[in-house]
Amino acid sequence: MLYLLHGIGDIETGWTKLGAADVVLDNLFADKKLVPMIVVMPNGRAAKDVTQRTPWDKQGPAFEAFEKDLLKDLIPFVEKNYSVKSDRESRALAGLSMGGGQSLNFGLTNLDTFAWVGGFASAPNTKPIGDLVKSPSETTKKLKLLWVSCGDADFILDVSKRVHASLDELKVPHEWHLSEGKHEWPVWKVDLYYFAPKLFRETR
Ligand code: FER
Repeated sequence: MLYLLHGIGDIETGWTKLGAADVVLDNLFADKKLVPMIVVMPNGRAAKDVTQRTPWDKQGPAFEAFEKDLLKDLIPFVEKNYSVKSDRESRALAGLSMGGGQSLNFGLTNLDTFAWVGGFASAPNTKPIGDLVKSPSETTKKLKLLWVSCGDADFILDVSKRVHASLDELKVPHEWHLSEGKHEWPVWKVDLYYFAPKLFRETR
C-alpha cells in the first residue's frame, strides 16, 4: 500500500492527471521493476472550506489536520473494506511538496504505521527534524526506506537540503536525490519512477 500525497496546487487527481502516476507505475510493473502495490491518492486537505484556490498561507492547517484523517479514518477504512496487507512494512507514505512535508511529518512520527517514507520537494510545512526524529536509532531500525529528493532549481530546495543535512547529522540513513529541475511535475514523475521500485523489498 502506497499512500501518495499531492501538493498545495492540487487535489486527489493531481498525481494521475498531471503526474501520470498510473502510467509511470504501470510501465514499471510491465518492466518487472515494481512489486505489485495498491496506490491510494487522497485529497490531503482536512478542512471543509479549504481548496487548492485558497491562498497558500491559509492552507497549512488543512494539510496538518490530515494526519488524523489518514491514520484514524482513511487507512482503517481501506484496510476494513479491501483485502490488503496491513502490517507496517506493507505501508509506504510519500508525496510532493506539501504532501512531502506531510509524508515526513506523519511518516517519521508514526513508525508503527509506516516503514517506507518519501518526501519529494518537501514544502516549508516540513517540521524540524529534531521534532520528527526523537530517537535516531529507532528511526534507523524501523524505517526500510527514507527518501528525500528535490530539483536543484526548486525555489524551496532549502527545505530538502535542511532535512538531508539534519538526517546526516543524526546519522539516520536516507536516500538523497538532487535532480535537475524546478518545482514542477517532470521532477516529481522522475522521483516516483525511482522511488516506487524500491518499495516493499528486502533492504538489509
Ligand atoms: C511555501 C512554499 C511552497 C508554502 C507552501 C509551498 C505554505 C507549497 C508548495 C506545493 O505544495 O507545491 O512558502 O507555504
